[in-house]
Amino acid sequence: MTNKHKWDDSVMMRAARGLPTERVPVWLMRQAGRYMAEYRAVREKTTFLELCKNPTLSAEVMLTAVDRLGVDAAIIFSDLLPILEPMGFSLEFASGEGPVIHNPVRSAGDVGRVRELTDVSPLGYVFETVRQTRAGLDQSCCAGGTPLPVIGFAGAPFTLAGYAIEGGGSRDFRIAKTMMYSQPEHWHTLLDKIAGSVARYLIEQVRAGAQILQLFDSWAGCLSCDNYREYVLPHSRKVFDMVRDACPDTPLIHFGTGNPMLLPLFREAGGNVSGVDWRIPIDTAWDMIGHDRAVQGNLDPVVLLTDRATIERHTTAILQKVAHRPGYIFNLGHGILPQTPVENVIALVETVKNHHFQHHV
Ligand code: 1CP
Repeated sequence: MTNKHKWDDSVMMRAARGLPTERVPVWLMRQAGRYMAEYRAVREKTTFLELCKNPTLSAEVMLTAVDRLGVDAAIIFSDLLPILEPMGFSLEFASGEGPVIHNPVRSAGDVGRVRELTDVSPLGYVFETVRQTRAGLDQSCCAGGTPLPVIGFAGAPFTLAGYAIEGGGSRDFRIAKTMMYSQPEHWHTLLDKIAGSVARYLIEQVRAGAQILQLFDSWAGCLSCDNYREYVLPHSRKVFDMVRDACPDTPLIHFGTGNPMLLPLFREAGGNVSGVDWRIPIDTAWDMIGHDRAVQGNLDPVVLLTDRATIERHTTAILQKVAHRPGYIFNLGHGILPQTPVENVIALVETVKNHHFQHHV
């Protein structure tokens, strides 16, 4: 292992590489967002998509959240869906309704018109957000501390195709799965174009200064194991293979939710760290994934709507199940809910960071 950067000594980088750490690292999906007053103040003045396209504000939103919460990594502030714009989709975040794609893919002709990104420069604002987030973190630890890593991210081919076909979010991905079953050739063409685009987008985030990457397959849990293997795994694997070839030292986190039976297949598709939701005990999940991989997650985001004692109890239960095994990263099983009180998030971070003292002092 080359140890040429200061952030290589951070607890987050070490755990992502499966190395021992003095304590468990913690960061949270959606750690900057609507639950935080500072975020809502920024959002009052701009639309969500404008915010994503403003690197200075995007970096500031994440750096503020990292500072306030005391977490061990900064994911860039952006979204899964802006990559769809240069691929030919018309994207809008309608207020209160989540994302809308006005020209969803419904036919073979639509698939043919989707542009695979061979040039990712239209997403230059995201790379600038990576640069400014990296620079902000370097500044905040200039007193000699270990700088925190920046996590870059993208949507996985299935989850992005789901939005592109449905035209927005969906409970059951009915339209997308109908295309998958009845027009498999068009399905594979679409996911292949998305996979190539996503891989180049992630590689460019590393070039701009990201130390870790996370691929979000948030909605793959609506698939059976056979579906996943046939219709999705080859495309996610293509993303991981392309990124691994270009950035061999960058740990890759593979995140999904909903169907724990998919965990071994997620492992097979690729990544150094597997995300685990709250539907399966973390020790059972780790046995299924294999102890040669790192794991991340497991706390139900709803626990953060309770009180300090309940949060401590559930957090400690997870930490006891991982039993100081190297390669565990504390996180929720999915993103922070907008109704979450900030002080509960701070209580969670403190609980994780103090855990080693309860055992070793
Ligand atoms: O109204 C607002 O201010 C927008 C709310 C919001 C925010 C704060 C959206 C719209 N996206 C985000 C930020 C975001 N999205 C981040 C930033 C960094 C952080 O973690 O703090 C990240 C990593 C994402 C990724 C994302 N976007 C995912 C994957 C994670 C997950 O929760 O599964 C998904 C599925 C999206 C789509 C999306 N974007 C926004 C919404 C409301 C949704 C979900 C819509 C749906 O239910 O389908």
